[in-house]
Amino acid sequence: MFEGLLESLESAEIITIFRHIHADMDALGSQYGLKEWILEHYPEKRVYALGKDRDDHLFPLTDEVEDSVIANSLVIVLDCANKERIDDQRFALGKQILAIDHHPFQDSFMDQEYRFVSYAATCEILTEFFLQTGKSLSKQVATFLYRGLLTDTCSFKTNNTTAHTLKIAAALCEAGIDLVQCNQDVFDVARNEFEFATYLRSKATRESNGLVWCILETEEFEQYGLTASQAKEQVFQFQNVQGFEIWCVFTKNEIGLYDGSLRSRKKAINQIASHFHGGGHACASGVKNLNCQELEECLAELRQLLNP
Ligand SMILES: [Mn+2]
Repeated sequence: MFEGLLESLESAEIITIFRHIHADMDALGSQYGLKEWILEHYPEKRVYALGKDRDDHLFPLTDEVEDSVIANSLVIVLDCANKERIDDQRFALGKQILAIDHHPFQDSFMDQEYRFVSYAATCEILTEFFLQTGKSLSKQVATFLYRGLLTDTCSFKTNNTTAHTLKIAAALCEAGIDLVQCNQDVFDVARNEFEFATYLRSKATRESNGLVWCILETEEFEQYGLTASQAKEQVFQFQNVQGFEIWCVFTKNEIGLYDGSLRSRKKAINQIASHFHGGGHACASGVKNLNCQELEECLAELRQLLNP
């Protein structure tokens, strides 16, 4: 299943590793897991992890390289199926481009791909590859990979979690990772987020039909040190609550209109989102640039969906 992958790594002197924009811990865990693993077993190689810097403290800082280094490297793109979303478009300079990913195929930007869509995380794929090589798996590499597994399965709770995922998790545990620490690293929230969640939960309107919504002015999220998009992400505070069917958070944007994150337990809401300059997945959509009247209309359509 990994034909040619080890040979490609072994024959490259320089390897540059890319991931998607807005990196999550599967992107970062696979990127730094792969970088560390290569350096542990092939210390003479030059390996670089690229992409914008982030302010988390869980992974090393991004490497900086000249274009010529990428042009002479084996490029590996992780956890990303479309080329627009690759963080640092210089990936295209590479002389050979490999993709390792668990998303459904979208773009043909690579020369060779290792795509496993039934896997919950790119970290799950890489762990299996590392195990198959028969080479050792260090605690550091396993820790990076386990964070990705935890994130993309939401602690092994989502429906992409399989027996295979759990076997891979077990192999990472055997490498000596600190399970409790990994969970804290991934899921601990900052104090300001916690305080904001309290505010959000207390302000949200809960309708008896199962619609829950909250409209936030700029100062309401800025006083907690959050951006509009960080505030909208907190829409997950309303998931898994009995009786909540559709829940939304709207935040005021720079041009004085409202953007919203919409979530639904069962009913598809992307059709409604598309009426309001938005769209998305059936049960997870967004809307953009609504004025006050459109906001009311959007809520009315969601109500109608719940009470036809
Ligand atoms: Mn992923």
